[in-house]
Amino acid sequence: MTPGDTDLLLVIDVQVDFLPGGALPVPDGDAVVRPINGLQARFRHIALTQDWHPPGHVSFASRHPGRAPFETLRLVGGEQALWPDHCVQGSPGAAFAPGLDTARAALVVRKGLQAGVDSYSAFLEADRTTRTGLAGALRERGIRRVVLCGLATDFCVLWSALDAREAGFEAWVVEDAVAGIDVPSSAGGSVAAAWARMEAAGIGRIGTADFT
Ligand code: VGL
Ligand code: ZN
Repeated sequence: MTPGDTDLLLVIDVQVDFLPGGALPVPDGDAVVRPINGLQARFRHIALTQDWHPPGHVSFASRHPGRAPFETLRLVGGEQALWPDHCVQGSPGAAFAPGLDTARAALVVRKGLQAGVDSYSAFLEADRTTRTGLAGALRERGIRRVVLCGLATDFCVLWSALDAREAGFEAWVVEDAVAGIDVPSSAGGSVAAAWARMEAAGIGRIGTADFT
């Protein structure tokens, strides 16, 4: 792939809380920073997302007495996972990973701002109604193809890729520039399930070595 004027690199949630040592660490989450910086150099259009929750967000297990992180609960939009408190607006854990290039990104999309609704997707919140505005912004810029990377493969990358397709964009995920949480509850693990869902939805899988 040789990125051009109608291609966008969408960098999902490369934030301190998702790195080893953070509040909701993604195994090897820090390993995506270097390949993502390399990818950015090849793209003219870059957008970054930040998970950006108010204190006491509904996705925090601490909000639900008797519930623990990684259990699921019926929330707005269906059965959803509960998490440790993470990416609280303006907190150090919500900042971009140290070392991530952010200088060339035209857009920063923050999501999960509604106290009662989670949002894994960069396009559409879990109520499946509230739009972030990203699809419109990309359309106005003439973007047709969205290349995704970042964290986590099985949650925010997955949902953002599915919604990019749903919004009419071509979507590709860079396999060596993502990392997953891989909750064991789903058979075979949630990362394998995520790749299967993305393949079924017509989302491409590509590696950093495939960019020229
Ligand atoms: C994410 C769980 C909760 C993610 C965000 O970025 O994949 N996962 N909030
Ligand atoms: Zn979150």
